[in-house]
Amino acid sequence: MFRRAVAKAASLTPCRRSASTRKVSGIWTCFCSGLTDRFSCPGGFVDMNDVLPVLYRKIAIPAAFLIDGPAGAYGGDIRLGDLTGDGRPDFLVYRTRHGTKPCFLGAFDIDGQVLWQSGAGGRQPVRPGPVAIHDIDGDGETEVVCFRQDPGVPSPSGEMRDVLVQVLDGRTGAVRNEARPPEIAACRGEGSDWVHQRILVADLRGSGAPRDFVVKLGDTVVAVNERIEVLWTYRSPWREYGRCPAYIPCVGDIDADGKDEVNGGYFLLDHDGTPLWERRLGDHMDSVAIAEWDDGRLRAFCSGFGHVVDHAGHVILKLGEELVPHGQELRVAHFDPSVPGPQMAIRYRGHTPHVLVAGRSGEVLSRFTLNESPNNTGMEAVYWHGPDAPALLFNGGVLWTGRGELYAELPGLPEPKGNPRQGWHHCIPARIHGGPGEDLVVYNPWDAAVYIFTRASDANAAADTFKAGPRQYNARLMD
Ligand SMILES: [Ca+2]
Ligand SMILES: [Ca+2]
Ligand SMILES: [Ca+2]
Repeated sequence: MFRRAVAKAASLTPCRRSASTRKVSGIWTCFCSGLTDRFSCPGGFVDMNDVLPVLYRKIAIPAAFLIDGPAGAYGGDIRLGDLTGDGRPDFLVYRTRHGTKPCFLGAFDIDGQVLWQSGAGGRQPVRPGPVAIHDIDGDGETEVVCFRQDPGVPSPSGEMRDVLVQVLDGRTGAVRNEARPPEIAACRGEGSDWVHQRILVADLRGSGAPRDFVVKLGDTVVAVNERIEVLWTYRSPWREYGRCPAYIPCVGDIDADGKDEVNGGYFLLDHDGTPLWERRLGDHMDSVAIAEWDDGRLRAFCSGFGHVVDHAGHVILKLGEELVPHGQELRVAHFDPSVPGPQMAIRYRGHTPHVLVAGRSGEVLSRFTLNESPNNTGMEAVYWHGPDAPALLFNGGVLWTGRGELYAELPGLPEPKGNPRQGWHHCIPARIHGGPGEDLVVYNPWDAAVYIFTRASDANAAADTFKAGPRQYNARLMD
């Protein structure tokens, strides 16, 4: 049935009725009454055939980087960045021991050529893990910042005694610096709250560029600088499943002093680790964001019961438990062209395809059901038509409009395979072509290829110089 719906979307014709358009937030937007041609027409009228997705490139992960698994040979989790500094995107595939501790990294370029590899073996990371690609010391050369399992040190999976923090040369994989900070070695945990160990690149010291990172390890947030020196730690008092802070915090300069804060859903930490507020806002605080909301002011978004909170802890907006019983994923963007942005899209009933889009006064603009995808996570806002046009929603290899209309299925993606916990199409939006819109880097960690999708009209355009931003080096991937 889903395939039939996609065929209908692919046959859409462009809207050319000028009477049905008006300018919203500085862009022309199309509002035809017909269900199938209400898609936004940024910058005037476009032929839908030009803006539907095409497969730009399928990049086979180098065979030397694959390992056999129950669903066939696979690579593992993927990161995107310009490792070589030539303005072209490169990729890093990695696997782990104990589910979370990286032990193998393999770098390859957009042509699928091997750049370097480090370590060996490993298995599928339980969740996207502690590996980031970024110029962490600001010298213009890209590094890989990662944890690394030390096989010489015995340690159970829920402890960190065997974990080194490493900074690797992006071009060669050579270790530039490594350390075993005692604050990290002392962390321990278990279950869902433990396995989401994500390195979030941040500017905590006002360096003018992000040269620090934070990582949440169970109940502890650890802040580290470019020299792998711990800046501070924060320990939250909440540990119970469904009643604990977000598994993956987020960073952003919410008070506009040039230094990033950390939003954990039940706390907002100043750049020096001091809590600006701590409050158990609502159950199932699975997803957080720091983004512009009312009159361009930055707010903390906390998915549990649908909260928007300011830097001092004042609740700007609460959708409530009835509307958002289990706020699994939350993304903030201008989704709905019929009203000024931004809005929040919330996967509001846990691991299900049910999504609502709410506006700035808390009004529910639309509710819809996304395509089923294993695990029902991995929803992402995509600026497919450019940063100033209404965003689309990616979910499981399908693009949706912010009003819940099917936009297109990404062509040429294989069916999901592997353990359903990780075996689905992950998405990193990134500008790779010359057009204004974001392209889509898509991968299944249980498969052996990376896919890049672009708009049909951009497929033959010259590639733009690729420069990773926070949507790439801090890619959300899932909540
Ligand atoms: Ca490159
Ligand atoms: Ca560097
Ligand atoms: Ca700040």
